[in-house]
Amino acid sequence: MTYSDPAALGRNPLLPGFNPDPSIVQVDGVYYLVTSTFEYLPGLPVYRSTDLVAWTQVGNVLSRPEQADLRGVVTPGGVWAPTIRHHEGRYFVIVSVMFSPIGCVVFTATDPAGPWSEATSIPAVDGLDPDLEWDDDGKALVTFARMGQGIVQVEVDLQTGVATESPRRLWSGTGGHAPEGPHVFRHDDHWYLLVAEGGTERGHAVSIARGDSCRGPFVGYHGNPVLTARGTASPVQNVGHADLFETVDGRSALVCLGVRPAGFTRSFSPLGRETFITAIDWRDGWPIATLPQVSSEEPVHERYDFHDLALLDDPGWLSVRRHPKVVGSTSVSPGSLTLVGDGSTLADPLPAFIGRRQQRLNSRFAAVIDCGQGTGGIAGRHAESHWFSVEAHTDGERVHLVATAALAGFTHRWDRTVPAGRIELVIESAVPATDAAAMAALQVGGDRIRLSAVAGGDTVVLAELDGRYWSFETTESFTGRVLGLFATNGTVHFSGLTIDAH
Ligand code: 6LW
Repeated sequence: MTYSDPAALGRNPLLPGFNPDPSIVQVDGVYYLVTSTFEYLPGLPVYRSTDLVAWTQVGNVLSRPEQADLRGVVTPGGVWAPTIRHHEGRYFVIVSVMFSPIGCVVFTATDPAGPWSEATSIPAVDGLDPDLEWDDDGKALVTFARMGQGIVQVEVDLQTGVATESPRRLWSGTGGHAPEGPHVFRHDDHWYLLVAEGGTERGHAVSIARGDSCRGPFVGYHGNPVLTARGTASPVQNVGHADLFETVDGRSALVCLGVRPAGFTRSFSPLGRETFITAIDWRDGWPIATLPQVSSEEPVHERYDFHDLALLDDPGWLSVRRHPKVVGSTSVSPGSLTLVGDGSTLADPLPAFIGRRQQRLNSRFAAVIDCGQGTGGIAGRHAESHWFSVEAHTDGERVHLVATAALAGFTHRWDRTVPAGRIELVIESAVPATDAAAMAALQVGGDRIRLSAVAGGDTVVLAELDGRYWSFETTESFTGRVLGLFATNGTVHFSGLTIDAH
């Protein structure tokens, strides 16, 4: 069966904002999807849906510090592409923690919302993007990408993490750069090996091979790739790193990553790699995908009043290499969230920063700050090398506002001083229009980022930035944009965080 209307599958982006490398499983009519988190914790968000349209983040696989210590992991290492699967009543998530001694690990749970187990390490998997599948005898096969060697497979005892054979090379795709993101699955009478190739940039593509056994050999489809946006005017680019699944009504669909570039030449993607969904059409036993289309997005209006530390149990909060509840001695007193700075800034590996994925291209993120006892503010972070912020500190009578733009070793600051009083810090971003008039005006670059403060009822604009420097293409961080609160020194209180976006 095929979908006559791919849009009926779900809205796109399916999961907006920093949500790359999606993997999905459907069990008894419920879909669970996980994505990559790199240096952020909690790691590996788990999203749930019963209709593929409405999604809720029900937890994170890495929700406890003991499960993975990321403190020594450099950007863009960390928790790369996971696979989620279900076998004999249990859910499994397998992932490689890259550029870390942790390596490939597998976690299990009876409920995908958690708790997830401690990690079982699989040392034989010395590569990235591990996939998990079971043969007819119940033997587990881990299929992964080994840099420079294409797609490799090994049988593993998942109880112990020990390989029961030497890794075997399976396929290298059609010759594109960086074959990766493999998934092995069965459909009708065949086994399939789905891979990404061409690199996670504009050349990205999805290719397929087929065989009679889950161990191969696999023979590539003559019509590969089965999905790519390269060379097209599609508003969704870099389409790739996909996972194929069966819907409740027995049809096939695919989730994949993609970016939404902004600007005159559509070159810069502010939110990073997002998750998209698209239809699969089986032709002669080969799965052919349709390029995902972008849907109109629901506006977002969120307000956080910080009445309870349990607020941070909301799985959508993120911190860098540490969990949000321990970063900056995080505490909540009625109506405000407190962070304590230790001198670290956003350029450091362990900033006192807690944030959320920016989910809309047009967004306003604002918080009221009490900087009477410290220095802090709000920021957009892609990596240690790429971030922007607006912060405040006071000498008692005046408040000193500082906007900072940091990119690849360059840092620029803008200062203003305002009378002490209520200070709301604001980060706004908007993509330039793409209608004919805007195109005629040749507005080049990325989204427009405005750093400002509302002080005593007046808006003070500190800086307006061209977001091309804080986009997936320039930061090389693999993440997306995370907007959040931070403290650099002393004790800083935040209240009334609001996110308005469309
Ligand atoms: C991931 C690889 C990829 O492991 O980028 O786009 C890497 N695909 O498969 C990091 O997300």
